Amino acid sequence: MKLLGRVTSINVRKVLWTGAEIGLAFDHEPWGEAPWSLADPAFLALNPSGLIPVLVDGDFVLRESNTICRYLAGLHGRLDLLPAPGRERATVEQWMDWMATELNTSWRYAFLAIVRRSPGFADPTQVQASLAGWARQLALRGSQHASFTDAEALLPQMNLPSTVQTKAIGTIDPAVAVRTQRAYIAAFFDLWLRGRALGVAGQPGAVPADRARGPARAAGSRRRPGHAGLAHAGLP
Ligand SMILES: N[C@@H](CCC(=O)N[C@@H](CS)C(=O)NCC(=O)O)C(=O)O
Repeated sequence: MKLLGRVTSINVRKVLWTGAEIGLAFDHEPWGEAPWSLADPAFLALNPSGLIPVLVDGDFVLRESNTICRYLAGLHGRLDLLPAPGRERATVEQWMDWMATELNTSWRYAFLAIVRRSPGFADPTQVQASLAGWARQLALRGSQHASFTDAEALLPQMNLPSTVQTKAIGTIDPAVAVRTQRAYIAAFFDLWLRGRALGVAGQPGAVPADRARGPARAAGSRRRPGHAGLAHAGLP
């Protein structure tokens, strides 16, 4: 089974993650990375929209990362990844659809402007709107505008009236907010500087207790996500 797409693409990574969970060994080609141009007619013949990932399973060609993940889970009967039709399945699909539509749409402009510095993405108003949209999607339940600052560490030490604290940082437990921030920052550096597994950064909503409270776990150790923290709005 062939998977086409550079590993730096989030949409390729989710397919690689699904494959790793299932134990698949893809024949992987890093299209989108020189010299594998997505404008190459050979690639466009597989996906006329010129986007990665693309999965080639014999004579079957499939695009759209979420669809590919569901195809692989279904093919291998992995009900833990994609449950049978019903509420559990709908919940899985709800988060996949939310990520692909609401979440990704919110940050795309700012990411292309600030990280990729893509031409045509330099309008500061749109960057601001994109950043605000991203913050709205990932706001911690119960938090307010000063969440994700040092206020959550500082204010609880100042013996302020609870109304003052609530006005500044909302009703979220400050310790949970700080733990969550630490876990995500550690995961970010693990991923980009140490090249380690995605950790919490790849698990929307999941903050494994060990990562949330202590130092990064040993390189190479793998663990299924727990839900020990409230990482963003809407998750139990
Ligand atoms: N809805 C598609 C989106 C695919 C997509 O936008 N892929 C990006 C990479 S994350 C891409 O191919 N960008 C063009 C490029 O890298 O040149 C999916 O989920 O597969």
